[in-house]
Amino acid sequence: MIFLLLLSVFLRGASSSILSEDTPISFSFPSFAKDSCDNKTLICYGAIESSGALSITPGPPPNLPIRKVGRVLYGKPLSLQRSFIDTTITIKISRHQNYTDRAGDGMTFIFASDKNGPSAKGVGEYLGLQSSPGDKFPPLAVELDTCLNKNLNDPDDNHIGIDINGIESNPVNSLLDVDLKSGRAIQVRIYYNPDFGQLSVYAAYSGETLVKVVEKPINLSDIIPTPVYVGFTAATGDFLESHEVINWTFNSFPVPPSLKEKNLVMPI
Ligand SMILES: [Ca+2]
Repeated sequence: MIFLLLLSVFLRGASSSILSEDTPISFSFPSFAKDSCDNKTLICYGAIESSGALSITPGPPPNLPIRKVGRVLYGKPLSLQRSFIDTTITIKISRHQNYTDRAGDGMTFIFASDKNGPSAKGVGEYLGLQSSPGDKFPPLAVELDTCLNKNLNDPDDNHIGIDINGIESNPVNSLLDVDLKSGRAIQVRIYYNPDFGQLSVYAAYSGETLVKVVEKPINLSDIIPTPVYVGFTAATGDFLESHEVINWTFNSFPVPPSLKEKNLVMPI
């Protein structure tokens, strides 16, 4: 019953656009139409390939230049500080056919405080995170890191971490059953529960059961601003790979105050 009530609240506000307070938001890209950048559905510092995938850095193979940054954001600013957030992406990261032993650097899902493009400082191990101008890091990002950088305390070249106002992750965990740069479709789910103050990230090869990789207790209202932009960044360095987003769904809705007081929330 509670779930139906929450679903009703969610659907009533699903068409909301620019927000001054948290209201339900829902959008989905089963694939990415060529005109999504031109019609401002997306803010693109990347490209949409003829296959319908979002190519954050130039690609797919064999066209993979080194030392590139890319960023694509959802076109509307959002208000998310007191909302449940449930977003799922399917990605594909592919090595260059001539450099199969050297790949990098990875991609992120970001909560950005502005819609600016990526800074040139974001190449390589900085994953395209900094914005231009000013080279400022976003307040929150989930990184999918494919290159070992010991200077940034990376555990290996295949891990997921949560980054707050910087590039070093805390927490960070290695992926045991998924190879991020395998060239296979990988599903990543990011879920935030404001009632428990918990951000969780799940991953699995597409079609397989999602497994929780990292989780962090946070109060989102202390970390992200309103409005905030959501989307993706990626970077190559001296090593290279392609970073594609195949599809993306995003849902959020605020906790109704009366239900929050009674600790009645939607189950994951
Ligand atoms: Ca790295």
